[in-house]
Amino acid sequence: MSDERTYRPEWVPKERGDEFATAYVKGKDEAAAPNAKKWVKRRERSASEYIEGVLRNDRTVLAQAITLVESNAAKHMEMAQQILNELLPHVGKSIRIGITGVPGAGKSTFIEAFGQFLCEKGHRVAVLAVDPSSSITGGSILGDKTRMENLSRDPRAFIRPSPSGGTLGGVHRKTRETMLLCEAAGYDIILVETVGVGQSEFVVRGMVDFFMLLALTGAGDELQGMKKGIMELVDAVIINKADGDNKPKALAAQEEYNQFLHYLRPATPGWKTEAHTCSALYGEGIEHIWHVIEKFVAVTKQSGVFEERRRHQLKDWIYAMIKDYLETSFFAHPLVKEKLPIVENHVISGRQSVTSAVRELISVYENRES
Ligand SMILES: Nc1nc2c(ncn2[C@@H]2O[C@H](COP(=O)(O)OP(=O)(O)OP(=O)(O)O)[C@@H](O)[C@H]2O)c(=O)[nH]1
Ligand SMILES: [Mg+2]
Repeated sequence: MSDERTYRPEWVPKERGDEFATAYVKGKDEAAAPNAKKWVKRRERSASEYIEGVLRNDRTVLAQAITLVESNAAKHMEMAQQILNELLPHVGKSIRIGITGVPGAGKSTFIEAFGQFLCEKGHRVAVLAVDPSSSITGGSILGDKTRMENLSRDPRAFIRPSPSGGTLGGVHRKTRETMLLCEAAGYDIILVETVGVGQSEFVVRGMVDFFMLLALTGAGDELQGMKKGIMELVDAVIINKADGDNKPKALAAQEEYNQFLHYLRPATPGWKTEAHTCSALYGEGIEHIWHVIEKFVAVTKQSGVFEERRRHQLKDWIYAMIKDYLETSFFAHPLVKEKLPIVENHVISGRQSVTSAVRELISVYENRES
């Protein structure tokens, strides 16, 4: 409960909020803010205050701007779009890196080590997550900050859990817009984490420059069960936990992955996807992975593939949003909702063809009821 409150823009602790206070928490709102007497409602910021705050990397304002972007309320959406439009000249200058892998592969441990390494090199790192399941389970893959304890305390890093609630399409939009806000705030490396399940890998591939799979040893078993699909999406396979007794197995797995990758179409034209090993826990191989990414950026910028991919991603984003919007608005239409079960019944009982049923629903949606 208290976590939830942290990300609600309208409540701030009384000590900090005095200057903003317009009303004390009371009535039914008390339930939403259990510590009611200590919490006050904050005066709403104007769009220019958000913009100015994000640009000077005020972390509180950045977090609140993200909350605005994540909100489904029409009022917030409008303001969020105004802010994003103003910030557009300041976005796009980061390297966007996606990280996927099965639960337990070591994503959190890797991000902790890699993020700190990058901060020490003078970068500023934002960590985001795409976890459409969080709306169902109520949890979040970045909920456990324990594995990113040092990074989450580092002023050069900014960690934001996956937005909760809503469809994959919704999570997609929110994460992309959050990424833009982080870029405007000066974060030059964006790490996007996702659990290797279902569609989320495609979504993350569609928003990053470099995509990596964190894998474990026992490549043989994994390769057998693994969809070839994911291997064709990534720019590197990192075999983690290459330490102690596990090291020889990790090296063998690296070999197996490389053999397998040899026959696949690379995810990025002009780049050979290869397997590497690392130990996120002991920080070994982290620097090597960074060199791989640096090389990737240099090669793809040189060939134009880097910019070309970004242009494609923007175009795909437009189409994905249109589809998402139309789908949501179609199924939310009151007449469609009313008619759908009836039409379904007609189809199932063999009284109407699928095509004529769908046409009927669409004409209802388009207000052309015949
Ligand atoms: N020996 C060893 N253990 C590791 C390494 N990296 C991670 N681990 C351990 O593996 C376990 C899982 O690591 P996490 O970082 O939580 O894995 P994750 O991929 O984030 O898992 P989910 O959040 O469940 O998806 C933890 O107990 C880690 O300490 C490594 O390089 N070597
Ligand atoms: Mg994790």
